[in-house]
Amino acid sequence: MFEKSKLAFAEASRYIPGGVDSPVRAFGSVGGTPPFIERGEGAYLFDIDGNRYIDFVQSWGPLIFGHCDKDIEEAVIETAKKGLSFGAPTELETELAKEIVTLFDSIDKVRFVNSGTEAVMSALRLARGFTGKNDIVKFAGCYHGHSDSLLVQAGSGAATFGTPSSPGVPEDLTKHTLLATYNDLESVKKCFQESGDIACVIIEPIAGNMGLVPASEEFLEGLRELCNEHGALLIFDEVMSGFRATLTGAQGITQVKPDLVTLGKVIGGGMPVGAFGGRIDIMERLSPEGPVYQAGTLSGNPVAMAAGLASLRKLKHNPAIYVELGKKAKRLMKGFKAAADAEEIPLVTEVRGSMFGYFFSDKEVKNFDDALSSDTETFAKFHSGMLRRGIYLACSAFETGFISTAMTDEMIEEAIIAAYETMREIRG
Ligand code: KE4
Repeated sequence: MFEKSKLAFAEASRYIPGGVDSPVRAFGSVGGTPPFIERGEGAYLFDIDGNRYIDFVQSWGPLIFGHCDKDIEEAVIETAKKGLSFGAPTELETELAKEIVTLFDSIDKVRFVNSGTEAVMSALRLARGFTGKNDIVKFAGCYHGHSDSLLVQAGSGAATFGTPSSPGVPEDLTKHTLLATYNDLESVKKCFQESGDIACVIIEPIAGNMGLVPASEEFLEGLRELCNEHGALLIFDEVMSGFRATLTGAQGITQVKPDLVTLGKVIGGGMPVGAFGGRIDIMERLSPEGPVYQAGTLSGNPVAMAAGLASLRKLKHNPAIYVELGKKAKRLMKGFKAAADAEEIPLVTEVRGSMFGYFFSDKEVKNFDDALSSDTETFAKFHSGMLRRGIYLACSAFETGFISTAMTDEMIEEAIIAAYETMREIRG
């Protein structure tokens, strides 16, 4: 089934570390060979061995309209014909900025960059520059890209100060990053007790990088109050949840208003785009208006802006899309749950808009420790059984799945049938 991909993977591994340009793609936590993709079409992926899959990953979120969406494709081609990049302002950037500012009442101004990592890295620098403080608080299990300050893990013992989670990250940097527990306000209060120098608290308000784990409303309210009390900024990292949970991400669900927001994925329509924005008094501190430096050669490049505009305009003009995506996500998770119950395999599921997640666990997952205690071995068996049946799911228990508008009810049904067969195979 994967003969050509096996050869391609060996060849790629000779020239690219691990054979991939992003670690999760190497299938390290589920085993087997990652299919090398030939092309996408609507809801489908086709690999170089000619296998067809229903794609529930959609490049980790950007492709809410599936592959080769005509409107996005046309926008990219027509814009590319006029030049790929100028390193000079274009009206396309203003148009996309206007769409975002109009949609999010927490965003008065926005700056485009080329990835979610860049968006978060820049937002942290802006928060530190605006408050004049140095420490940041993040949550175990939340992923905000690979900038040094955020590659931290729990410190030794009860210490809240982080230690590097990767070689190459100096302790001098991570000592400014405090780690708290998701959905646990006491752990955040502790950070504020330990440091009087906290510039911001950054959170995925709907966490998608420890599996799908939403923050409770009272937890977000508590964060807002603590930040107000201590003069820290609240940053919502909606790189994944933005335009995926609802048209305005978690902010379409929670009443809590952040000071800064980071975005990515869907706003690029499949092209490399990240963005950060927020209160005007904060954004005005950003170069060249203000002193906080940030820059990028291809930031706001016209082709990526055109793809993002095409994507966002389709969403804005059809808000009912989220009702349909949500229904399909709920149906899929109900089907996975029924398939697991039929074989007495413990499974908990979660849905937020077009995002879905599941853990092989018999208890609710509220934070990263809960997620880590789930059965990742059974997850791996489920993943490979579904892949063999033409269902392409996220290749880690600590990721999130997505529904695209290209998916039909029949495809959801096909995935549920595959789940019954795979659960039976696991049990058998
Ligand atoms: P990028 O630099 O990968 O564009 O974005 C980083 C990032 C920031 N914030 C959140 C909430 C994110 O989910 C991400 C990236 N998400 C992962 C998927 N879990 C990207 C996939 C990968 O690393 O290959």
